[in-house]
Amino acid sequence: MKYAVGVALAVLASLGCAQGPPRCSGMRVRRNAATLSAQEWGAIADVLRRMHDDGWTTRFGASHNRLFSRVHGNTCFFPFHRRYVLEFENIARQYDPNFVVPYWDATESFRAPASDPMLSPAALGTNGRGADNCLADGIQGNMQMSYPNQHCMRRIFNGGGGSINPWYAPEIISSYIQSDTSLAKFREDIEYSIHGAVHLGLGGEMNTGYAAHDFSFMVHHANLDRLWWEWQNAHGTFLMYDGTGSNGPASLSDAIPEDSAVPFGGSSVESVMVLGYGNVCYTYDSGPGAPNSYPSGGGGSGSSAASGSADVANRALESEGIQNSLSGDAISRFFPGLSGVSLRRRREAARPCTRSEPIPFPPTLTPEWISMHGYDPVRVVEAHRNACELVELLNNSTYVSPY
Ligand SMILES: *[C@@H]1O[C@H](CO)[C@@H](O)[C@H](O)[C@H]1NC(C)=O
Ligand SMILES: CC(=O)N[C@H]1CO[C@H](CO)[C@@H](O)[C@@H]1O
Ligand SMILES: [Cu+2]
Repeated sequence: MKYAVGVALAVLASLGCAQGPPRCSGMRVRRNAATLSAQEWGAIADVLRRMHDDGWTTRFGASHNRLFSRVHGNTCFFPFHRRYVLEFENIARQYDPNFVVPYWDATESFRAPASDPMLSPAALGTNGRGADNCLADGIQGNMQMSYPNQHCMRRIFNGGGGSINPWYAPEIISSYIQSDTSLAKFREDIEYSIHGAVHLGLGGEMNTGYAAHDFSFMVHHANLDRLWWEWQNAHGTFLMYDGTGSNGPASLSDAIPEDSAVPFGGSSVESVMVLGYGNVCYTYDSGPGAPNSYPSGGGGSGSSAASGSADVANRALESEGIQNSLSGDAISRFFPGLSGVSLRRRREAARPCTRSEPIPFPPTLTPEWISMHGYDPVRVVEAHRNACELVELLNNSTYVSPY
């Protein structure tokens, strides 16, 4: 019986007739973490302490560690982490009904990540201290972990050395959003770039399978989730779920892998594809809101280039520069969303355009990180080479990055 219902739903979904989950009646808005006040960080710290005392830090860290190989290195990366951060938010809201996970746009400080205001004592805290690299300040300062053994919450910038390599420039992420026409490709580009760079840059707890101990994990993954949402909107591919899932060929009816320490109640991948529907009752302050009706289609392969709706509008400043500096061939390869688009400058995007330094090359993933995730090293190297080619192209041109 259950099987028959499942098949019927799958058939409906494949015909594009599914109504989808109902629209949320209440919607929360995830904000850019850089806009939070000291008081708001204080409220988050309070929730994290109380959740920690109740064992939630351990449950989130342990479940992420146990599910590790199923939810990284395949397309399930996005839906799993969307569901996982949502579950964290839902539980935190039992402690404080106003709690919403903010997102950390880690491209904002890509040139000098260690001086990002997020890594200050007022927010996520600075580098770890002492022989054990214990996090000693910030909202989780001096927290003691019990999984997989007793230790302090650790942070080790770059894995040692006290500084953090430059991260990925906003232009590179824009290029992924515009040029990737399959979710499988977008997943590779994001997971092998900014995802890994931030984990490895912070190091310590963040360089382990139980990285979710560190609240940096939640704000970082909320940001990756926001980028997925921008990508979904830019291409109209709300329901695209291609490539390999956690358990063979990716299918919207796949169950999201879960662990008894943090149960998801059997959520399907399909149930988390669209913000503002079903249980996914949040949007981002930067990006497109929830669509007015549940999108149909967009699940097929080979969608056309980005309409540019989301990202081009948000990043008008860089876009104008790129349009004027690169050849048509380079634009159609790296920034297809800009082809033939006339840009409207966002009023509040008036950043001073004074940078003259070239964009730094992005860091590579460590061999340990690659093998820990079971990534195909050839794909990782290819993705990095592509990003470097774009950086070189921009550096060689008359383009001046506003970031
Ligand atoms: C950038 O310029 C250098 C030196 O002229 C050249 O060797 C390289 O191929 C250029 N790179 C790209 C991506 O155009
Ligand atoms: C990272 C990188 O490619 N840097 C180069 C960018 O272009 C300037 C000017 O051509 C070079 O001096 C940098 O080395
Ligand atoms: Cu993860």
